[in-house]
Amino acid sequence: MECGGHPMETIASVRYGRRERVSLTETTGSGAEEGHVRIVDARVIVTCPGRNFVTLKVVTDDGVTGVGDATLNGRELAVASYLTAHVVPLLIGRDPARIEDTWQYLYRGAYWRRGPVTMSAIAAVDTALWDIKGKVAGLPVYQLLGGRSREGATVYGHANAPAVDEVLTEIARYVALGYRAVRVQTGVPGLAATYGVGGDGQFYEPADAAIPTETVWDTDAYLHHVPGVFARVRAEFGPQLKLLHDVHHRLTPIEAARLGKSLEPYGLTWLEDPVPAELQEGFRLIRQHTTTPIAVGEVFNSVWDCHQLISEQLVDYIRATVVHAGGITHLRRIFDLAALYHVRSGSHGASDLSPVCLAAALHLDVSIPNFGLQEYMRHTPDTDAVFPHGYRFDGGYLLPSEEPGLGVDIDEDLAARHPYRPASLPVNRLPDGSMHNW
Ligand code: KDG
Ligand code: MG
Repeated sequence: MECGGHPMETIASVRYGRRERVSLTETTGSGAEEGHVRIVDARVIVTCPGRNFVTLKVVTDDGVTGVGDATLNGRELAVASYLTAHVVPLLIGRDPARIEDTWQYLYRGAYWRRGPVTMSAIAAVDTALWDIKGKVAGLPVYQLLGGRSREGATVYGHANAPAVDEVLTEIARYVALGYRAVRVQTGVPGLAATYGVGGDGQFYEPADAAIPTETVWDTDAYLHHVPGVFARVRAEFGPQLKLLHDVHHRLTPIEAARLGKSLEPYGLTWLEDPVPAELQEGFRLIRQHTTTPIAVGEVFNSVWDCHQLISEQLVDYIRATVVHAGGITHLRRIFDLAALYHVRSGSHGASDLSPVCLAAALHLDVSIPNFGLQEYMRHTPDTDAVFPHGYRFDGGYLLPSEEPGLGVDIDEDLAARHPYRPASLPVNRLPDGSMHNW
């Protein structure tokens, strides 16, 4: 049989760095053909340098390594166990160059598709294989994704404080550092605690106890308070600074519509997660009432969680992340769909995603045409030490590493000195004691 003038049975296959001829009839479908580089080891590393992270390190028989983040806050051991029991044995012997095929193999092959545990595990493999491909090619991953569309990723920082006066000071601190965008969260009078406010302001960590901390939520108090906060912030900082706010899934669509409308005078860049997003058509109601842009997606795992939100243009920013949405391969697919509908990226970048995830996100951020904003919460010095990386902050932008691959690694000896500690995300109740969304 002829194929493009060449006999089909002599289709050329590529060993990383050199071409080999492989008979089609000899292939196993796993990429484990004679002459190919193979994966010889895949290690699942759980470490807690201040908080828990799960990392997959893939090793080829040429000695090239790649890393992928598999951290799912509060459910870390579920992903670690999924990887160890169900994924690592399938990786040994596979061709690391076959990123798409490996993705499809793990996704279709699981039968039980999607879900945060499965998709975080697939993401870790996918990210590690992109890292390896970049190292083998001698190029930073963004070059493999089409090269730069911009010089750096505009980031937003978190200005959090119990009182409005303190939050103004926090915002000023970010502006002085060069930030162009700031997410603003304050305490709500009458509530002992609320989302995003607490700790020392610099390092965010909501998973603060082995058994979930319980907080109390009051929608009326919140809706009454928030517009006044943004009135003061705008008055103080003028029209240029991009302002964002995270509702953290706590409202109903009509309550979210009311909030969006009341915030219109303050020109927010986005209102995040106004409602829980399982019901995609619920966003229509918000859209009918307000022009405040909507961002959503940090708990999404696949394009199927957001295709309607995107194709009906019910949101403005899609905030899915490399680690929870199937890796670089699948997140790029989501961003490509979004680009068709004027929806921009706003990748989740909380500090419970490891520096490996942030490094991977930055390669996507600088390459895709429809980049919006990248969330940036600094990791603790202990975390930065465990994950040496080459990305850097410069005047309101994050710049990806120029090293081949992702430009991030894990120091396994140091990681071993920080053993896992059980930690859960909080839960939330209404004043009458019934469960609400945290
Ligand atoms: O683990 C949960 C956090 O990642 C989440 O609460 C952070 O909402 C968040 C954000 O926007 O960064
Ligand atoms: Mg959020």
